[in-house]
Amino acid sequence: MKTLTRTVSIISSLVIAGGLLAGCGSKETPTNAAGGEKKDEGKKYTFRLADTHPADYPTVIGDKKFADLVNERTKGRIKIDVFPASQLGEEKAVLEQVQLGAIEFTRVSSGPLAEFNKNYGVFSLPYVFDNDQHLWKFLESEPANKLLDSLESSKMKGLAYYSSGARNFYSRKPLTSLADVKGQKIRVIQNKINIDLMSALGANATPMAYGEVFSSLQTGVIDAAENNYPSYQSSNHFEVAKNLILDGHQRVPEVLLISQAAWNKLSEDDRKIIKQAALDSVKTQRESWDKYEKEAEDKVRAAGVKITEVKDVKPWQDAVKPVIDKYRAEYKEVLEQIDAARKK
Ligand code: GTR
Repeated sequence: MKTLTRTVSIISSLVIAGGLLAGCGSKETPTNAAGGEKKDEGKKYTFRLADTHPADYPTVIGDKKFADLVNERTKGRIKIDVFPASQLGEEKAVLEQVQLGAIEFTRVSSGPLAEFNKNYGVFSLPYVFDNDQHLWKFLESEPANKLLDSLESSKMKGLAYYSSGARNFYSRKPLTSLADVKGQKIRVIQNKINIDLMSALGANATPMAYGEVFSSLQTGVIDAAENNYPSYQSSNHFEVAKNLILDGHQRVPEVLLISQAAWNKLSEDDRKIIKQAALDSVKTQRESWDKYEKEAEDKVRAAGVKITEVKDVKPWQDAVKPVIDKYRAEYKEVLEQIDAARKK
């Protein structure tokens, strides 16, 4: 049995390595048979876009809209196949593949992205946005657009932001107050700010891939996790962690991005089409988000989850202040820009 497992894993490593060498991610077909292809207009591409969420989830609805717009605007020349449900791997692994150019596109949370580009850490800082309106005022500003471009230093290029609501804690154990968070073993998206955040709350952070959270909650490897309503519901975490507290500690936007390697191959015109299609897909994603978020909340309530509203968020903000203090200097400029967006 062991030998068989090892053989299978050797074979799959060879397949992956072979794929990488062959540039497996994209199929590129020059259609200009005459050979005089100075322009890229004749090139056909088939790209892959990875998303961790299921096919009906708002981010995937956004991804598909983006792919459709690109397909339409290039008259079928650029095809983007969307792979939902972590079919191409968990977010961290996908980002590594994107850096290599083996996967061309992904929609990913700013949470894991922070491990690849520290600018994105600002979105993991607690309570920097008052509400979704404040977040979007910032996301639609020039500094946020520059953040997308700053991904170039990490071999990627950000195209657009998508909605992701607010993150709240949920647990197998009673969770109706700030004091209850203390001592709980809580899964976090892997990045150092999340680990500091849990320490500030007196909890134990367990970084873990999203796909492992359900079984870890079910078996008690962890007590708790945190996420927005749509993820809490679509991942079925609500079935095994039935105590939810609406503390709204973070607003961590989603990012639609392209591998720098793929971007470099594209003509200037194709780049424009791709960037614009990404921006144009935001409306669809945000509408889908608003609808899905309400439905997710209804389903979770109907399932009998014990939900605690947090009337006064101040004690929570005070508790996590050491995290802000620790990172204030590092994120000084962008924190000021976020503050400025509030007044717009
Ligand atoms: C969700 C996010 C996912 C993933 C997940 C997680 O809100 O949309 O991309 O990062 O959180 O907690 O891992």
